[in-house]
Amino acid sequence: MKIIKYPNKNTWSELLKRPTQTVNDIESTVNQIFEDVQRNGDTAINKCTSLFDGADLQSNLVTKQEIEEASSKLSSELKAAINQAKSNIETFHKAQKTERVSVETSIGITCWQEKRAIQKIGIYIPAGTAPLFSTVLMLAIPANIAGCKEVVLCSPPNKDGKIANEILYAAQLCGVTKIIKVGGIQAIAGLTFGTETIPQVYKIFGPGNQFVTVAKQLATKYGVAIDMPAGPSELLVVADDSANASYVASDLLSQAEHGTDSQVILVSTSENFINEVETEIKTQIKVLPRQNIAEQAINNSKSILVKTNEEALELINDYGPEHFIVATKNNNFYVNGIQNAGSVFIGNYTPESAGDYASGTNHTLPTNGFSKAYSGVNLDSFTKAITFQNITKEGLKNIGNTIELMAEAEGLQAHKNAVSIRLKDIIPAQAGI
Ligand code: HSO
Ligand code: ZN
Repeated sequence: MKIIKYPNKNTWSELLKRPTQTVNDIESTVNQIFEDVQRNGDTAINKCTSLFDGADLQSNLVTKQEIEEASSKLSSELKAAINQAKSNIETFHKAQKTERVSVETSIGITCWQEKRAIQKIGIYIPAGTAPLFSTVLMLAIPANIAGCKEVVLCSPPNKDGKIANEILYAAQLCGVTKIIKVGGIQAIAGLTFGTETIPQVYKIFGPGNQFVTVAKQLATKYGVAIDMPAGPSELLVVADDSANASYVASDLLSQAEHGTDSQVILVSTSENFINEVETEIKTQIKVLPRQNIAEQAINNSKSILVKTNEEALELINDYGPEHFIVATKNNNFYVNGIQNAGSVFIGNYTPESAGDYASGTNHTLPTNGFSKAYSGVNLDSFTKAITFQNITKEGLKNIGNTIELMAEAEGLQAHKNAVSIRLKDIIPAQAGI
């Protein structure tokens, strides 16, 4: 990692820049595939699957038999692990349920708000260099708790026309209603328009490569919601001499192994600690199966030495990391002061991997500085809030005149009339009868 000592505040934004992503040339491909899928449905989908995934499928629907086979191939240890993770994720997301909020804003005027599930959602699970089936749990479990009726999972098939056993097992375990072998832009286009086999959905969740990310953004132009614009994984650790350098190195490497474009940053007030972590990274990286990937990510990453905790916090809030690990003498200072982060991990025994898999929090989080305005996926991501109101005669008497005056001032006579016509019946004398 590059070590940067006591950087001047006016260099921070350059220092904390994420690797730029090239989007322009991708857009025309995405547009073309969307048009093709909109016009030709499954024919276009199958053509893309053959072209991009090298699979010629009879049907792209996963059958019950395939799911049973997948389940029989997983070890009982892995199934037990998945079950424990599922239980924790369920517990945390169930706790996020909110009661109906109801108030009488003035006498006779009752307003309330209730959450309702988004009825049809799509979950995209990439295949990539490793099929990350944990994301199935992170999306399908809260979808089920929220009460989504249709949960459609799309994932690209390999050349043999198969989806990883772990993905199929997790999907059926967590209540996915339909699994379709389709990936990339064509999957997002299918979920946007609907085809003979792919149901049209109202919201699309899940990570993906740049093509999938641009496709999800295009889906929004057709009225489909998305969870968030996802980018490469990120981790920022703030740590001092009270932390364990080998633990911190292991955390940095855990995110670095995701992809060559992953970003990991260490911020510390101790130069000695930074040097210790650097040494540890060099030792630990040697034995990683994904050493090549991690190495490239580490080469683009930084250790930043700062003077004070206050300065560190300001820099971290400027950056807005996806994941934020705090391992210092004064964790509360950071925990209370953090404004921009997707998910925070506190203390020496809280590795980021815990949140990736099994502690209960969601691992679908805002990257690329989006934590300044976006939340990670949570129960509310699968619901929308509907407001209700019920006004009595007395209530309308209370606010009727206010509405009339405001409508008149806006020049909207029909709005005013909708009140006046009722007030005439409620207060006949005032209406001059
Ligand atoms: N850290 C990833 C999620 C993940 N990690 C899945 C392992 N599997 C999100 O940035
Ligand atoms: Zn991870």
